[in-house]
Amino acid sequence: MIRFEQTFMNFLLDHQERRNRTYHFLILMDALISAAKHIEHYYLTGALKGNLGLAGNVNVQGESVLRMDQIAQEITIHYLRSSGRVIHAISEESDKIIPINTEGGRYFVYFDPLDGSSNVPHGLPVGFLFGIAKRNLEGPEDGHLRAGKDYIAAGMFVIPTGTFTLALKDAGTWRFHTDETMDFVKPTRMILPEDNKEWELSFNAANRYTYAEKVQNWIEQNERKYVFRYLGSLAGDFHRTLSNGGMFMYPAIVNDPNPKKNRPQGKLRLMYEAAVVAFMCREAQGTAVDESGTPILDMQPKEPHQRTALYVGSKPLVDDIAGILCS
Ligand code: AFP
Repeated sequence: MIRFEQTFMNFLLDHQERRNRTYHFLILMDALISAAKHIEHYYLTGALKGNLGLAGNVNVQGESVLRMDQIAQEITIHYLRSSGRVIHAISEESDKIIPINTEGGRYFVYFDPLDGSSNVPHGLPVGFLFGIAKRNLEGPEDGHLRAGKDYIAAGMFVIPTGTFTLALKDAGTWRFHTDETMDFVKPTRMILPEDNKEWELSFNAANRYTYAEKVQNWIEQNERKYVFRYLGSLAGDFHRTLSNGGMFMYPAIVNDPNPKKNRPQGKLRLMYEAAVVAFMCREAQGTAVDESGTPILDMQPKEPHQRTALYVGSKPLVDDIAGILCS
């Protein structure tokens, strides 16, 4: 007997129908999946053709080369536009808010189509991270920037591994894998493991002595209890955190010997990096805070590309460091 797994679209259809919801969200998700598959295709063939260079470069065939992040941006905007469901988008790749279907759109999409770009020249995993909020259907929509707690869904594709993780508000975090026809299938509910035997810590160890002293002390007191892993792509690193438990952190940089390199606000972007993983983490029974111990999902963005420090993962670990951060 051939074994068939439930497809992502079937899973989502079931989810929407059980809650008496419309199909608009399915159309949006279909657009995001098409974009991710298209980006993955460019990523794989780009590596083959030596086509992953910097903008303005020329490849061995003498053709000019587009940066992978520009390609990923163009692809995503194309699919969001053709879905007809998006009011406006905010992307890591564009300074300004991108108007899409300002009258008829139903959702706001906040995304980074190629997160972890330093992995690109090595053919190592990158992420496509996105958060989705819904327009105010009851009254006039002012288009304001939504906090993570107001997202209705958030997810990530880890490219080119064929994995896709999606969190739905109050309905859990689910992981899918591509099958032989390139469909995402086999929904698996992700819940951070309580058993701390496999918990991992993930942070850029090269930055360690630039963190606040209390963060450095916390690391010293705790690091020997856990395994350490770091890929340099939030989606890839958080993918492991979600499976094995532990904590990913990108603390504020406040003690760099060159003060110009300090980043007291943190490095990661709130709307399409930190809030996206924080949302997935909450739906998997974890949590996330910033440098002051404030929950990431409560942070109201003041501007689209706002940065934040991030501590995300298993609740006992994040709560522990949050207690120190806010003291
Ligand atoms: P890039 O896309 O510029 O490589 O940034 C990736 C990222 O935003 C996130 O995916 C990583 O977790 C983090 O930055 C890595 O930063 P470091 O290179 O400073 O460790």
